[in-house]
Amino acid sequence: MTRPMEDLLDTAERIRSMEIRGAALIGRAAAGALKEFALAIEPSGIDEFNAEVGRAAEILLDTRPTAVSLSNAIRMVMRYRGDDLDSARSSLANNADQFVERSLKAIERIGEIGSRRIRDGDVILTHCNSSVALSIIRTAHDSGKEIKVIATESRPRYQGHLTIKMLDGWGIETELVVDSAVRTVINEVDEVIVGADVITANGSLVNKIGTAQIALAAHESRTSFMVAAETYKFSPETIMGELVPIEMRAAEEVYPKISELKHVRVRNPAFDVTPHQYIDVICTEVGAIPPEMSYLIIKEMLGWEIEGRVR
Ligand code: RUB
Repeated sequence: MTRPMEDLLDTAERIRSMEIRGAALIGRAAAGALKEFALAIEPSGIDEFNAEVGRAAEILLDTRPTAVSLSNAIRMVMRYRGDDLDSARSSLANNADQFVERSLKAIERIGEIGSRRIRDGDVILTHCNSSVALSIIRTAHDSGKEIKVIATESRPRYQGHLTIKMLDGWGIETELVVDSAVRTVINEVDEVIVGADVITANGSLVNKIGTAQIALAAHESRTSFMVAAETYKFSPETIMGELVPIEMRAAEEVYPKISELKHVRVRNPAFDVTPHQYIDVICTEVGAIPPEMSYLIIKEMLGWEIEGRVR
């Protein structure tokens, strides 16, 4: 027997607990979960179908507040059409498949575009674990360029450990540093490459906590700062004046025994904002653009009308 709501809640929980993490994967997982849900439910008619998938979309949207890939993915999937159950179901499933395909192709294309900016012998610093930033690094390596990567640990969740294992598997020379060593090593770095959770209308970047400090160090030392972001990481909401919500996570992620202390609290923001002035280039699947062009990407690629938005 299929249990569509249980399965959907299970995916939502895996996103919330970060078993499924990284903005691109979160978007694809949500699109896939919505598709599976739509194919498995047995509503009495089209109105009930619309209401049930609408509820499912809201549950997924509530998992992690920052990554716009989640709301963009869900909005693309929810643009299904159909007057009857069968056509609505297949339209929704098609949209989900298209999102997943578009995401995977975009990551590959960004790898090709971004890797052209890497020279033989370059030292690259990356933060957290971004599948898109790593696509650039891997493509540069695969094309025969000798590169070295410096990877930060990315406290408190140590996504840097995922990054170094991946780089090791691809045979790329890598050095792991603690987050606070960035200023010490930055003069050896040719370019910083990071991923994105959100690009705002003015070209600023929201990414893993610590990214803004790295950008500051890169700016001061005249080191190039590159962002790898598919166009569905750009936020239409920010054109409408909305601020990007920064996810606050549990204190225990930073200090597990916090409950033993009476006068201390932990602040654990998962992301920070890097001003566009510190970004040299954003590599998207439609080209390497200056951050100032972000407004155009949102307008051309995503449509920024408020109507029809999930939220
Ligand atoms: C992950 C993170 C990544 C971006 C981009 O944060 O900040 O840099 O999501 O990743 P978390 P990708 O671990 O909290 O999800 O390029 O894979 O989309």
